Amino acid sequence: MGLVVTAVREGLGRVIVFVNYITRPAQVPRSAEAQREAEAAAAGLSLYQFYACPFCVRTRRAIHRLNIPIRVCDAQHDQTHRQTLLNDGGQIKVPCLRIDENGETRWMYESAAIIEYLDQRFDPSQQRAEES
Ligand SMILES: N[C@@H](CCC(=O)N[C@@H](CS)C(=O)NCC(=O)O)C(=O)O
Repeated sequence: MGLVVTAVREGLGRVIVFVNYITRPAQVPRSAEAQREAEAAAAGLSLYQFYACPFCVRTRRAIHRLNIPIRVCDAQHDQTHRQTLLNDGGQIKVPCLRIDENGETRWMYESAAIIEYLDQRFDPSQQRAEES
């Protein structure tokens, strides 16, 4: 029974991955210099995730839209990433954003919180709204 549930969940996850792929949002445009800055700012970010998890698909979709290169760590099949997530993050729950900055590491769980954090840092329309 457990195997059937896992197979249905994985199958549905792959359908979501496919639908996401064919409906991906446009990427935010930036000047070459602004893109370099965004890429440098994203250098300390890693997303611990499962490929077919819908919450991870949603988070990867936001990362694609924001046009930033965030390292993706497979916490489902890669035992090193899985153990790091468990030991340092605190639990096996994905997506989880690892933020390595200023000599410190923070772990952010919950797709909605991660997307809000990334939007605030990397969505030019939100940055403009904060400036005005
Ligand atoms: N509310 C969470 C839900 C995340 C969630 O349920 N993730 C599942 C995978 S889809 C998980 O990590 N399950 C733990 C496991 O399968 O070991 C979010 O939006 O990030």
